[in-house]
Amino acid sequence: MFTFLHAADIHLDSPLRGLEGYADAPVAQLRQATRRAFDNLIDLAIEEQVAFVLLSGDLYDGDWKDYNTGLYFIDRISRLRKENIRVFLASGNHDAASQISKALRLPDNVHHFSTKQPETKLLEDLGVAVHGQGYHTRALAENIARNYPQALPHYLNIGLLHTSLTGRQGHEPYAPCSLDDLKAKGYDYWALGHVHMREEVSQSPWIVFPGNIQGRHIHEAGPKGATLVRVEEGRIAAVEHRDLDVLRWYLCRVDLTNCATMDLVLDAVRQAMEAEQANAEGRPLAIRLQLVGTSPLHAELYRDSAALTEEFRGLAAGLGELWLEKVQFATQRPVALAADLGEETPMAELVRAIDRLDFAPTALMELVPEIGVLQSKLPPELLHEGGLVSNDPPSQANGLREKIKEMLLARLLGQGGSR
Ligand SMILES: [Mn+2]
Repeated sequence: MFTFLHAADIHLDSPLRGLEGYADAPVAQLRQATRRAFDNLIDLAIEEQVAFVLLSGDLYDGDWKDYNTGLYFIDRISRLRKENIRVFLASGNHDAASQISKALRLPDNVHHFSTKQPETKLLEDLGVAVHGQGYHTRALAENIARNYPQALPHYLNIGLLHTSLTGRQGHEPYAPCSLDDLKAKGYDYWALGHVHMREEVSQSPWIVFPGNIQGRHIHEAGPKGATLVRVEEGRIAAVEHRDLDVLRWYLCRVDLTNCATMDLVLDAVRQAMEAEQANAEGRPLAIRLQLVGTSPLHAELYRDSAALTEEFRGLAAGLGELWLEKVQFATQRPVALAADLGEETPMAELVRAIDRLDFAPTALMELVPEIGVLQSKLPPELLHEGGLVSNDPPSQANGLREKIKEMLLARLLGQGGSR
């Protein structure tokens, strides 16, 4: 009986993007997060006395800024060396040979797979054959899996590969291959990397994306870690996820349908945040709050979104170790407006005109001198989202257009009652 650990997409020292605009972001914590999560991986390997660790690509986020990234890695790997734990490494698109200009000799418990052709390493003491190949270039378009050797008889066969398989949303189509390509090799376990969301693609044979070990932004939300595999009598006996992340991202959706007052809205948001905190088992959190539902307070929410956002930040700060990255106002109006206002009133006509508005956000900006009054009514965070002035993809522009319409309507219809 022995165990091994499978991790991927460590993205060590990954830079922080888009956090400059946040005065209250826990920058130091975020910057250190990939290293602290990797420390957890090393601790887990030693605690579990695993036989070896597999790292299936994108260990580095890109070329090292200086040698510190490499020195850090060597230091931690040498901890494993003292424990007789071996490490198998295959580079991915981010740390492809062509992307990394600096290099350091690695300790002798590490095997870094060739980027020219598949290689096989035999662990005779365990009866294990590990097959792998790394990327020589970033945009690897070939199906390299096809060239992997067939399973060796009388060994437990493991394949290391950084791949998007036949395609995974949000991931570049690198080293594409089909499930059948992998199954045809007759291996016991395919240790994949590249897709940052954990996925057990198959259990017979085992084909696993462990996901990355630390979320770096809201699109990498939820628990993150590595996969621990138990081998008994030459067969895979158990495969389980272990959390390693030191800071967790959550998309927190709060339905405000039943909140008739602002106090109830604040209560609902606080409760939702507390629930996420309980799930995170003491880890600091970075939360994006999304307010949804058909809300009787729809108009007020849009009108006061800037002040409310600060109110929510205050709630988060009060809970401790919880950072509110962004608040998305996405509630719906409770009634059809035009009907509510009557057919013939000037107000109804104006509402219908806004509803029919079909502008490109960039065109809106060109119109701004003429609609300066309207612009001054848009909350600052909307203008700062970059959506109005950047060339966002169309779907995002559509969302923004709807948001602006809602805001105009809210301004138009929100009667007095300032908070
Ligand atoms: Mn990758």
